[in-house]
Amino acid sequence: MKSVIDAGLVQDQNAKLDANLQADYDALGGVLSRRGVDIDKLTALAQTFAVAVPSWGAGTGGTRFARFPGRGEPRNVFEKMEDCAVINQLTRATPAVSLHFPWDKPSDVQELRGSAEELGLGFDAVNSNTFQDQVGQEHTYKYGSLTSMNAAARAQAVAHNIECIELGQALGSKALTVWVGDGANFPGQSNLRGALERYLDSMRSIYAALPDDWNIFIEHKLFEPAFYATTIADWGTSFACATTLGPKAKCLVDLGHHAPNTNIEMIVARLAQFGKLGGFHFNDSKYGDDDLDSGSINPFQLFLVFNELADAALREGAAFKPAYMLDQSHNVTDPIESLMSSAVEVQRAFVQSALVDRAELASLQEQNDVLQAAQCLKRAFRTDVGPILAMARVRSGGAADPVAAYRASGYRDRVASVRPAKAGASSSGIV
Ligand code: PSV
Ligand code: MN
Repeated sequence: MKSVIDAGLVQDQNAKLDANLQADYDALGGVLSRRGVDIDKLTALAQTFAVAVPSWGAGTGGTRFARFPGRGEPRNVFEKMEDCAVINQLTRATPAVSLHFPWDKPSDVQELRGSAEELGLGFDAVNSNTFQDQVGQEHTYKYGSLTSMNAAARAQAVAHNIECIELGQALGSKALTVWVGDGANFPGQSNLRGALERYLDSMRSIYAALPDDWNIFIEHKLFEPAFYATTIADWGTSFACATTLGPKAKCLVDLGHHAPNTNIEMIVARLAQFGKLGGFHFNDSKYGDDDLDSGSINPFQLFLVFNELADAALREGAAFKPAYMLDQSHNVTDPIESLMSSAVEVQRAFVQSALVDRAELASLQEQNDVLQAAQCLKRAFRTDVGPILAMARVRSGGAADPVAAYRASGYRDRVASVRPAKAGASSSGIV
């Protein structure tokens, strides 16, 4: 496996932190052993955690007002993969990349697969894009894609999704995520039921093209760009469509795609209960689909989501394997630093959720001991599992402090010198 960052530099950085990390780890080990928890088992569990990185997160994003480009932004999918390899090399928690087509469409798919293998990366779900018109595209998506009134536009959107499946197959991916911005900006603009009927018709054609071992993930979102009525606005619609389409269709929960204060962990519990939880786009938000770094605003919510996932894993066993992916837009930070920190934050929630004493919680619930049940969760959430995460990274060959090692490596300066700034869009999400 090719190391993009000098492996010796990572070792030197780790050596500087070694004594303090060992002391913190031993101290935490003592605290946990009094709770009957073996810290090394938890560290081994942390080492199994993986969340995929969105290729489009490697560039600087933007808002509808402006985009302020960053230095050394990747100019193509190969450079995005290189940045993703840095993230995985230092965190050891992001071994797969989620691609977005046509942004990431390579001229030679096998070359891309080969380069990913060389970097030790695989591919998670591929994403289709019918929320933008592409240069030279015959039919516009201005008034919808999979739901368009224009049969030719619908057919074009279906064909694009099928092409995404083919590209994904050649790359070793196993799922297609479909998010459409289709909907209406005015009451009366669209027949609400008719639009969903057309959506289902289109999705049936895409579903029919899925290989046997593939899934299709339906991603819902409350609003934007359709500000009056979005066709797939909520998990109920997503669930109904996934159920109608068949067993390979599942729901994808993007944490930013709900109204403020929505109880997302309950949505997770419901989808898991009915076998339709396909995966996640992790990010954080304050107001809407802000695409902020995971865990930066509401880490307790992230923990509660993982608490439901831990419960579901116990009930469902090994078959329960939702896809974990990040979906963020970085406007004011170095995307590599944001993605590394976010992967660590999601991993943190995973480890904290493993600390919940489930037998104790069940017994407190049975006794209606509300206060202690809440405290049981809080105890796990409040535990600083930082030393476990750092030790897991070191034991897996990563960096004790990924951001510090990244900064010490001078990677951003190096790529800035060989990747001249590109004007305009960056294929990086909201632009
Ligand atoms: C839509 O807001 C979304 O969450 C979908 O996952 C898109 O594929 C992604 O963002 C990038 O725009
Ligand atoms: Mn998303």
